[in-house]
Amino acid sequence: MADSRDKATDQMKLWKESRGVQRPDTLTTGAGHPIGDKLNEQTAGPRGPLLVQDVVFTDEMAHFDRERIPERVVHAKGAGAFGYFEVTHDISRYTKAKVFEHVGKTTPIAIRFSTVAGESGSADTVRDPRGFAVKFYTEEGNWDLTGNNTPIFFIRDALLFPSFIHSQKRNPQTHMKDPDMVWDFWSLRPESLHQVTFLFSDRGLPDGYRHMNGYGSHTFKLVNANGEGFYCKFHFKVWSHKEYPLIPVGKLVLNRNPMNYFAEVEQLAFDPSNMPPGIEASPDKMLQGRLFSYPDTHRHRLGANYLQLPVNCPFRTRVTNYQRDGPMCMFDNQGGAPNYYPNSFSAPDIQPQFVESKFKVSPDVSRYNSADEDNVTQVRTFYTEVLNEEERERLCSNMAGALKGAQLFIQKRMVENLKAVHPDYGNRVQNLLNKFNDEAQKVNSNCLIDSWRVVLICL
Ligand code: HDE
Repeated sequence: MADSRDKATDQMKLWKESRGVQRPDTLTTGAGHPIGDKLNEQTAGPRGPLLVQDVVFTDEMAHFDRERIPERVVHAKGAGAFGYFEVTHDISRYTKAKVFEHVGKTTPIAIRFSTVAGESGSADTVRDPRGFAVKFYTEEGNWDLTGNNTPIFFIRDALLFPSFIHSQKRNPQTHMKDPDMVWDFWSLRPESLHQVTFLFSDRGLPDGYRHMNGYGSHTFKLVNANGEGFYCKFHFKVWSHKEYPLIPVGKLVLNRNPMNYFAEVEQLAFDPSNMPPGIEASPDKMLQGRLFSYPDTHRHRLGANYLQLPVNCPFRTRVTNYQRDGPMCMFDNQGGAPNYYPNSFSAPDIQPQFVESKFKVSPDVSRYNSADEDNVTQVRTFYTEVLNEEERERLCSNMAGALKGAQLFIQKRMVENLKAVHPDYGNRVQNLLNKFNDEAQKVNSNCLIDSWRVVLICL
């Protein structure tokens, strides 16, 4: 039986074997002091009390009390891997980014795949979009392409994100997932129809992280050595695209598992604003919202110096700037170099060639409504042209199976939205809901009869 165990199950055994015949290391406190007894507290007499001088105990317990850091507010469940990116096609006429410098160039990468709504201990198999985040350790700083396995998203305005996520997570009073919350939000925001339809189709349950596409999702701006900008989208592993043929650029190779989950996956911090010269943000307001949110959450989750953690550190370059101090400052804090700019002491200085490309913005500043754009045409194409009959059937039955948990008025509103996509879509889901609702009513009235009987018996 032991022979059939996989490597992950045998991790402890393999670790022991890797040490060969070495004697065990000396056990120490966090401060490195050798420990003589790790099983018994230091007490006055066999029944206590415990002495405050027992630093073996306080060192162990105090560290344990602080072991947990906040989990990611979304995408808490995930897995990581390491490897490299290799350029296979030249795109230097579009971008001066060093990562695409020449064919054959390799750049080390870290990758994290994740689900979205569940907690860190939740199942890998749930119906949910999957995160697909790649960190390229380039010699001009890290580049993070923090994407998903779908090219579209539920909302078009970053201000809606906290509410959207709240609706997918647990009800704050009951601590249960709540279909009313989920479907109320989705049915009130029809711009989510496309992503919701994707989610309840077969694409909502990818066959593991190894068998799914990846999309940078947003439009980014590539800038070449002449300062010319080109709007661009990044797709992983996707082979056909009718309207805009894809330009292949390279391949991602994953060849190393994390050495330690907490150190290299839980602390791995992606940030769409990590963009080296040659890759810039487009005006996409979702992307703009994300540029703030990610580093902000990392400062909360991991601390102000999270970029000094080995897995996040831009180790292919040297960070030289005027930031100092803060909790968990891990290196020499930039020694004796001046901590203000400008200064007269040859400290780090700017290089004008790295100024971002210019662009004009002239529209009126306002809070523009993003809900009333065309929410249905692409979904209709997906429903009628991309899915075959069996897939449509599965989509409708998956959706009705989930929507049945919401109150009737929410079901009705959602079905109206589906009918706007295509009457067949809405009608099929409604018919399935009718069956579910009839059955639920029968069960409820049976329960009522049973409780009457119980009351009568008691009388
Ligand atoms: Fe995220 N998202 N997101 N997201 N997202 C986070 O950052 C956010 C969005 C994505 O493996 C958080 O480190 C806002 C789109 C992935 O560590 C947070 C908006 C896409 C991961 C955050 C979005 C993503 C995150 C939580 C609306 C696909 C996991 C923890 C504008 C293109 C990365 C963290 C990992 C994680 C904010 C929407 C992908 C809170 C405000 C669209 C793959 O910062």
